[in-house]
Amino acid sequence: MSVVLVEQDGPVGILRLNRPEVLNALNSAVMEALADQLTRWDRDPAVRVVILTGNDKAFAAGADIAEMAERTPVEMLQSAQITRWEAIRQFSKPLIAAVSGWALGGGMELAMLCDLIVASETARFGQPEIRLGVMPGAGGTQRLTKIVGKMRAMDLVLTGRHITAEEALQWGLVNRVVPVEQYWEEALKLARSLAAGPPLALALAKEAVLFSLDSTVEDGLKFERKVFALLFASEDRREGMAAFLEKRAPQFRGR
Ligand code: DAK
Repeated sequence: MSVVLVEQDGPVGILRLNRPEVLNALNSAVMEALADQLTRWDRDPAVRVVILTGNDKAFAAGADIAEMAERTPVEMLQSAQITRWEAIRQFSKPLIAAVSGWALGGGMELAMLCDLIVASETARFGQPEIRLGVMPGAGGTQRLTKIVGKMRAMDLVLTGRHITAEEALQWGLVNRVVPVEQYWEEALKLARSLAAGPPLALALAKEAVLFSLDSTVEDGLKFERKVFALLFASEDRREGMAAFLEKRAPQFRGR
């Protein structure tokens, strides 16, 4: 059985972590499968949005501790894992995490690499690496701090405590929290609505928001102005504006 199940629902690509016996711990095989499939889908115009999910009990309880336990520092530094995380970060289309149960350590970092997070009420988030004698290594000190601010990041990173979906919602760490029976449908509904959107504008809007995390407001505004103007070259912007004026639904084609 594959460690990541790959499905497609029309324009929505679905990646389902599938190591339930270890709460979807992220080993090399999982990260390789995720990075490979996202790289493939990035080039495939038929896929417009991707949902990354696990099962009701676990999104992912972190990196696979059994695999990590014997690693040397040099192996950690040179490991192909880094490029796999980078490949996921480079994915240009909207990426939604549908999270239920555990999202810890690398699992939480993976969810934070996504653009939107739909959580079930049973979701639990945390950066418990400190309890293993280490610290977050895939964005938990950087991306988390940008999302929730210094004090809240310190709280999670230094104590290793878990927070509930409700707390995560209050912190702005997730977008929606719904009962466990509904989180999948909710994520799918969100994915389908984004998939009906203009693909080029979605990709550039994603890039511009992410750009803001690493740039000054001045540089970000310059970037925004340019990509905004660039979109005026697209057929989809003609279609979007014409459809509005003609009072009909637009048909976006990604051109
Ligand atoms: N790795 C391996 N196995 C795990 C696992 C993990 N992270 N989490 C759970 N499991 C396994 C358990 O060992 C157990 O296996 P068996 O004993 O049945 O063989 C099975 O899953 C069920 O787990 P529990 O029996 O522990 O279940 P409980 O409900 O009692 O507890 C729990 C659930 C999530 C609270 C507990 O399993 C837990 O604390 N798990 C570990 C969470 C953790 O510490 N995660 C952080 C790992 S460090 C990087 C990339 C990524 C990272 C770093 C660098 N680079 C690219 C440089 C990430 C690092 C991490 O995530």
